[in-house]
Amino acid sequence: MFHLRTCAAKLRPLTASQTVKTFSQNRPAAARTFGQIRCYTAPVAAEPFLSGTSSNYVEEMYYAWLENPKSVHKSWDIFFRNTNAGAPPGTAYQSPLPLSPGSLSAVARAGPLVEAQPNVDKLVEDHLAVQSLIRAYQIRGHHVAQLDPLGILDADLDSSVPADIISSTDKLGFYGLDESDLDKVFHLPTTTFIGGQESALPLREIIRRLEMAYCQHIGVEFMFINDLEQCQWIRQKFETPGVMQFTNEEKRTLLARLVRSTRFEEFLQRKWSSEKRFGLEGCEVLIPALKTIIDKSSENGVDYVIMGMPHRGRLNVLANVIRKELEQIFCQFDSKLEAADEGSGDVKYHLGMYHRRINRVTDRNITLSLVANPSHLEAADPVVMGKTKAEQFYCGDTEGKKVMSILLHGDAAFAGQGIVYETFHLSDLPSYTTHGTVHVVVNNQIGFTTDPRMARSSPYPTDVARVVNAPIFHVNSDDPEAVMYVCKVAAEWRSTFHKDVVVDLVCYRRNGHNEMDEPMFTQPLMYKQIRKQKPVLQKYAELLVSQGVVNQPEYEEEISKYDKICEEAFARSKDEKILHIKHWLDSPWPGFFTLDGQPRSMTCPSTGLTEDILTHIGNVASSVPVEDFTIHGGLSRILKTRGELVKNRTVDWALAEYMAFGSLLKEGIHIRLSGQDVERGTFSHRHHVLHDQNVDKRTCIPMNHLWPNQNVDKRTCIPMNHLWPNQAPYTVCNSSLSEYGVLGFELGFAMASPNALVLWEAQFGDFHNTAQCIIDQFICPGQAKWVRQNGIVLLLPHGMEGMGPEHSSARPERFLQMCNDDPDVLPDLKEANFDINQLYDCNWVVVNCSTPGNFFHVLRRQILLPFRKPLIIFTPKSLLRHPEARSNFDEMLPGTHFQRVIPEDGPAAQNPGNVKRLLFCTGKVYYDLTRERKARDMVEQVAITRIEQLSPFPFDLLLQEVQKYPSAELAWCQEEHKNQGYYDYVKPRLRTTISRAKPVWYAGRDPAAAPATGNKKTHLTELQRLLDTAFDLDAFKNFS
Ligand SMILES: Cc1ncc(C[n+]2csc(CCOP(=O)(O)OP(=O)(O)O)c2C)c(N)n1
Repeated sequence: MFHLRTCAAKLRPLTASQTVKTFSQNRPAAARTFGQIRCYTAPVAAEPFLSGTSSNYVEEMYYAWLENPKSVHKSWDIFFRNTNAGAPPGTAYQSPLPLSPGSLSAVARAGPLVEAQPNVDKLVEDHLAVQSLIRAYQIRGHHVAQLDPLGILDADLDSSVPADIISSTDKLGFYGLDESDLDKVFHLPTTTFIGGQESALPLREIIRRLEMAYCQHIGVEFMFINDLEQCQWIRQKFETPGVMQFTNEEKRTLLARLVRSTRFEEFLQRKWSSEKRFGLEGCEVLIPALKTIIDKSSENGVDYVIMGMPHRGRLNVLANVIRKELEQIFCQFDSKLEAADEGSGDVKYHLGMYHRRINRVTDRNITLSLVANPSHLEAADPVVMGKTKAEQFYCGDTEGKKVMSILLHGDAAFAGQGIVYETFHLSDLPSYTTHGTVHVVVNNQIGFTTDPRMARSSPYPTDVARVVNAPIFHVNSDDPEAVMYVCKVAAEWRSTFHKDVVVDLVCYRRNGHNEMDEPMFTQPLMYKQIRKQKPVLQKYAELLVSQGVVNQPEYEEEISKYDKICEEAFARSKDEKILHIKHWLDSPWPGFFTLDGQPRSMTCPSTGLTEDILTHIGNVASSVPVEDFTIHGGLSRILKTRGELVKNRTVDWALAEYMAFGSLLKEGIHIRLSGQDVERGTFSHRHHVLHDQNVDKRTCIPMNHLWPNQNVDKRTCIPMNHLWPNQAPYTVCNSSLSEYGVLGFELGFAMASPNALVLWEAQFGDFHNTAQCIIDQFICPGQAKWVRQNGIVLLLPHGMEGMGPEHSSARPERFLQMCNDDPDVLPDLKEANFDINQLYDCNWVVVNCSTPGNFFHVLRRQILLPFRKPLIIFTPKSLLRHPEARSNFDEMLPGTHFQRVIPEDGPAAQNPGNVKRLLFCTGKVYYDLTRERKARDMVEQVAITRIEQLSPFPFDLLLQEVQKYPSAELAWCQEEHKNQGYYDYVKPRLRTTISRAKPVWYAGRDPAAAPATGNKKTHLTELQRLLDTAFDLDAFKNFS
């Protein structure tokens, strides 16, 4: 039962004879409040007709006039012009009398109506009232639309009717109108399309049409959009009379799709009644909805749709939208099947899929990909966006005309998860936009057991979309035709404006959260109603049978046809002996692996470069490669210093990165570096985007087609894109201030192609934890769960430099704790290509380079490896400018490689038998240690070995190091606190390396709760203490 919240029922359409009447009666002014009116230069109260009670009309009029001066009565047009021009109080209004056909054309067109009107002020006021009324429905009509299929809930969590929506005739008084005005004819403003061919309608009909457009099964939320053209477009789509028409053919297709959707769930329920499947019952309309969006988009030129969705209805979407073979889905229910692929796999409702097929409606090829997702609701949103952006980028689809994304959401998750907001904020950024996503919310009005009133503070779960001006179409899911219509409009919106749009499918959940759950524990009333609710398929079939669109036998045949398809697939699924997770890959990389999915080799070539290439890149990196371009004086000095480094055949950190990127671009590898302030670099060391200091904002010329936004900023130049004639493009982009969203996005971008180096840099390493979900759920276990490799690189500035607890630690301990290698098992060190095999087996690579040269090599190795693994790099801060942190070109020439371990090469190594202590360390502390060793004159007694690749652990090289210094004590030295950093990871592995023959001592800070002290002096004291321990050869005597 629906609430009768509007008076549509009482407002019958008028007959032609009723439409022309005079409205000479005086009616009492309704009580209204006097609101503030914007922008008036004349005090409004001074005008005779501006009583305190008319301010709402005037305000509405004023807004309408601002949008389009012709949309209001001529007299108002003159009034607003005069007031805005500064007319003194009392003079702005000019009476339109005497009336002549030419002077007031709009009114004059009303013919007998107007001529019979003696009181023009009242005529004006009534027209204003009607305009306000129209606008009220456009703004607030959705609040009274009948959206809940159960008829017991309010989709906006509010059962009240807005004061300006006509729910009964007495509410006409709000506008100063009454029942007697219902049959009077009013001219329609240009901001409405309810008239169709008519330019004037009786009030009764105006209200009826507004109710038809805005208060039935579709609630349109769009009036917050600040673009007139877009608002007009939406008004036209929903107000034009008779706009929602479907052919019988379309109705039959819709019924057939509902049959598939409904019977699929019923089939699963029959066969596996005790399995969780997160069925779609209560929102079966989702399948035809998605298919409509895809059909319409395909018709408009889209040939690749990338989708992300949560658990609810996922199997149904795989079966009936993506068209995954049913037997592949059914065999996922057989727990006894052995997995053919490595890794732990994932449960069936998280796996992804990729499928290319013909769209039967448009007869065009379409590729559909559903991105695998973790349980963490909405986490896949930015990943889908990133993958979509990459697919657009690689096929040159700069406007999103060929590749698009569809994101599905649950109502509780859409409202509750901050990543939704973070993803929306990427939607219009030049380097992140995918030119419009269609969002579909399965709004079953419950989240697990939680009522929406306890789950959100906003009226709708979709309100977050308003921040990006996305229109929101709420629709009652028990009206399949209304659903199809909004989906069609949503797809058209995207292809017209290339902006996000939301379809809110207001539905219910027939079962509990999953099929094992008892919903009556917590929602007894709702579920009593749900038990009574006829399934939508049955309702729609009855409707079409009653309309004669199908007959009962045809309908039944459609059902048995699909049931047979399911049964046959079920029989075939019994033949499946092995489960292939690979069949569930969402992003295949054709040609990168062999046909059976193996790497093409298990070696890695030298990552070195010729002197010529190094010099060329160095020269470009230290110059401005375009004419007539003035850079900042400070930057000139930086580039000059770079030039000198190149002349001296050395690189610092920034130059090493330049060399790695520049050389990969030459080899056709696209590079994308994204993160907060990456263009310049947080530490002002990178400067990959140069800014012309002389160009005025308005006269600039964009230098790079990748940067359309630069035409509102200063003129820029990216020297990295001026390196080679046919180089791959370099994308470097400052991101929004979101780690979760942007890291997810880049991960998705990296999914699309193995031939790209995609890097995300945290501003400081500790900020990665606001993206923890992407790290924990995707990057660390992605391959194990979804057989999907990913070569994303995380650059995490890290180092204890006295900057306090917040900017010091990238939390290496967390990354290391998640490495999948066994600390207690020594691998077979004699195995051929041991180092590459180790990389192949690991879940990710964790490095902390102590030299720019090694940083250069590890970046290049990331691409030259025959497979892809995520790479976590703890990057330095003070080392960026440390005079000793330099590498010679010789360390980067052909034949050189990334050094997993940098052994001691000083005096201690010349006479290893004399060495008393072998210190192991990683990263920046090496420079503190060598300085201290020198100061203490202990270069003969203490050897220092750097572990550059922490994981996979270089057992082989470290064993050689230990064996080289037979009399040395072993100690691990780190600047991080003992319960942090690398100690817990390194110690057991070092012990395993040496078969636990010796202790591994610790020289470092004590355990602590915070990563670093906030006191600079304490910081230095702590540092000195750890150095003292490292070089005190008696330090561990008492522990032996
Ligand atoms: C980030 C996150 N927090 C909590 C959960 C546990 N959880 C699973 S489903 C669910 C309710 C989701 O409700 P809604 O988004 O409305 O989707 P529905 O299940 O109703 O389709 C919750 C809280 C989760 N999966 N992810």
